[in-house]
Amino acid sequence: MIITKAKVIVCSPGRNFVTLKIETDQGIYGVGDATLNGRELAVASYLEDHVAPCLIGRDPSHIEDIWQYLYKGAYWRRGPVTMSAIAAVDMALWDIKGKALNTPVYNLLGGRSRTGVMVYSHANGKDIEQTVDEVGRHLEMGYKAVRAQSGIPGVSTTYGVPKGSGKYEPAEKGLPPEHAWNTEKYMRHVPKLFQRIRDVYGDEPLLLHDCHHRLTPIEAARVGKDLEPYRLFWIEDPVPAELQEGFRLIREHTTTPLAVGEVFNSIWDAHELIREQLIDYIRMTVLHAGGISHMKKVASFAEMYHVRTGSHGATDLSPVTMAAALHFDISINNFGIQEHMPHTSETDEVFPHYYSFEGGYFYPGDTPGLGVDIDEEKAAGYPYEPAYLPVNRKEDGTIYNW
Ligand code: GCO
Ligand code: MG
Repeated sequence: MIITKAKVIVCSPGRNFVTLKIETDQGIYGVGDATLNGRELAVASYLEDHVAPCLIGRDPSHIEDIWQYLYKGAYWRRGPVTMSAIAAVDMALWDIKGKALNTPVYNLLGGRSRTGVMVYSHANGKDIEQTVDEVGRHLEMGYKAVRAQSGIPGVSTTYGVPKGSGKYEPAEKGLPPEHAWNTEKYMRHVPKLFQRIRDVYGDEPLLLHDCHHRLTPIEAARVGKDLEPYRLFWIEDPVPAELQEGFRLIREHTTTPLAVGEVFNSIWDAHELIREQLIDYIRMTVLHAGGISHMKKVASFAEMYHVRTGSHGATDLSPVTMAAALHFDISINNFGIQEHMPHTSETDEVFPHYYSFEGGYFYPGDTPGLGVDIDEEKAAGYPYEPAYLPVNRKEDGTIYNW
């Protein structure tokens, strides 16, 4: 079998997605997700202009060799653009291999290690009471784990809070909107949110929270300590994580579990965090961290240090990533949890898929390959629209982490 075509499809069914479709001379094709929120066209060009021509004529069964060719062969290693592009190729090749061997991809990754993949959903509210209601709504839908975020009194807009009455979607059309931030107000507010949720729903639900890179290590240590009575499943991204050793300080002060990694691209972003057992969950994904092939290595390394996975799964990761993530999640032993944020119905129509949800768990399905596709005709009806994530400023105008 040889690769005859590698096509990049950019579409915007509710939000922007970049999809790679690799075709072969045997009629079998595979799909991969290459979406990098707010920087979509950079990955599209990387794939179209620099990767696709190198794929033509290669044997798609040589997944590891092609991965290394694209990683080592580019000379310029790592980074979100490169690693998302490599990931798209990797996902598509696993899809092709599964279809060629007539088996779901998880069977090629060692088989199922569990029956279903536990996911967490998002409860977002303008204030504590609205978030409390949202938590209840998700528990009624069967979710066993819910991430709770709420508006902060005195802060006009913040991460995780929907603008109007619709669902929360981080990227907005047009140029980047600007948000305001106040650490002190946030730190006073967040324990009250979780106290109220525990008062209403008791000890059973698994509760998570995303600090979204907004704290310094000592502030994160305080938040972790203040949240200890509410026994969170994790706090996520307490600090921006370029400085891996920054987590040592947080770790010394709190037993609240720590999760990080949605912006990481390779094991080299996380090796110290994992090796020194400074975190509990690694949130890298099959999309932004080099595909299933690299994530298998990350998970194996993490397994030796009691670190479990908790892959990013926001709306900017297409159903192709969700499908690939579920095959990965179900096959590894040190799986922790998978994030799930529902796509719009337009997105689901453009990307028909076989994965399904029941009782708090997702199931990848038994279709050969990844069990997901792209309807190119429908995709063509949703052309790319520039959209960006917000930029954050402190109240005095200083640029801050969003
Ligand atoms: C999460 C994330 C997202 C990101 C978004 C950026 O935990 O789901 O923090 O909401 O902000 O995916 O592209
Ligand atoms: Mg996050």
